[in-house]
Amino acid sequence: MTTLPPRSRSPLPRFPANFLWGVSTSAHQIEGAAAEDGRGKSSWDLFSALPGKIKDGSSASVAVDHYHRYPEDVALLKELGVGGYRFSVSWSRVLPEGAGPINKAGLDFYDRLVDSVCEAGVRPVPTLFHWDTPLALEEKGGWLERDTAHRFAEYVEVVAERLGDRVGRWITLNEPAELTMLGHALGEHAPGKQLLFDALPVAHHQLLAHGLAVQVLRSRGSGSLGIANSHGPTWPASDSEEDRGAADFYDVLLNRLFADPILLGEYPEGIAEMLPGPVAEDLELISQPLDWYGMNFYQPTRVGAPNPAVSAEFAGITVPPEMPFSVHPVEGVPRTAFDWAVVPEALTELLVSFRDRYGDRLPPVVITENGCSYDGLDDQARIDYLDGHLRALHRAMDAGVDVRGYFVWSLMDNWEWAEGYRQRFGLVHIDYEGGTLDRTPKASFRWLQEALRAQR
Ligand code: IFM
Repeated sequence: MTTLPPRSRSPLPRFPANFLWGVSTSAHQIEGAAAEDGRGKSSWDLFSALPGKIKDGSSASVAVDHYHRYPEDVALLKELGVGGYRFSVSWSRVLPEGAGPINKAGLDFYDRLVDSVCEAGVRPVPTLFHWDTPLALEEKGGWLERDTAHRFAEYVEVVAERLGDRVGRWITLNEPAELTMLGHALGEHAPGKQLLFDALPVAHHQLLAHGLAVQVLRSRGSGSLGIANSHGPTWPASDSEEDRGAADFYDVLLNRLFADPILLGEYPEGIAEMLPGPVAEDLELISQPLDWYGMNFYQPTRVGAPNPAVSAEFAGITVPPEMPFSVHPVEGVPRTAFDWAVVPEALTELLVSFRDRYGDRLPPVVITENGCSYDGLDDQARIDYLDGHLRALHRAMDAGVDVRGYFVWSLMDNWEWAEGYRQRFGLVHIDYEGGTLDRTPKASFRWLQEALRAQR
């Protein structure tokens, strides 16, 4: 369905001249140098040291050593020909205690990185928080505490003060949905809490942190602002009322819980009552206009009513029986090495459904992540995935959705959280086996390089 034989494939359709092509990474997944130059620990340093939490028993203490090898990685960006590089800043590298004294050496690293990205003719697009909560704040309750949102705003001020002269686009948060669900409801990610629906304050406090960060950045006149939210269509497992109800519920958890407050200034029905603090007041901050709305898309989800007979595994994650839904496999489609369903049309559907749902409240969209995990240097399957999704994206644009950019996850193989080094999402291969961490562009890197050349 999605893949054409490579030789018979036509060139990609033309994207607008000012379309921003980019690649994404995140600090914890690539930097390494975990104990160097005064970096403080994060929630993930603690979590990955706990037995059994990471499938290959690894940690990201070295990762792909980007902290030292960033000049090579920036050279790869240049060679690839992208216009933007999305990376994240590690909060505890900048503020080792999450608040208080600044670690000059940590901030200097991002200063050098931004300089080097700019010198390569690429726009730096920093994400200010990509899941790596400073351990010192985690120990005080982390995102369950409202205070963490205020500490985040102070940290944003520090980063913007140092990098703001060269950074034109900022992303406040990456995927608050996953930190809420995987980290605090199900316990599969750091900090490993299994609070089920008591995790909801984590969603609200992250959204508040987003709003406070927008306020800080706007007050400094800091360019163009967005967020990277993960979204995907949720499909009912059948036409039954129960399955449709469960799919709607899942849609609230994955999509509306994080998009409605930002785009409409309200929570889906029944949620606000479950949240702490002055929610109505907070929503005014949370819904300040954005310049663009970032969406990370990987796959659709098929959802049914709770059903113990259905495989309750979803992307390596077990759905507990207390949840009012079950996750069903999407059948008859190719799958990635992570066993994720490859369904490019779901990206068209997602974008069109957001435009229909939010109308004029939806700013221009940027796809801030899209990609797949496959092994090997000759990664034709990744080429097929990217080709299919770019065509699907173009179809959404033809249908009138205003999309301004597309970032591949990821520039290079990296530490895939609870999977450790087992899932390779990179356009560039990293030599883990030989221990050299050498970078080798894969076939998909060459394909994208060519595709971008053809767009110029
Ligand atoms: O690696 C992650 C990234 O950190 C956040 N979005 C999904 C990617 C693939 O799982």
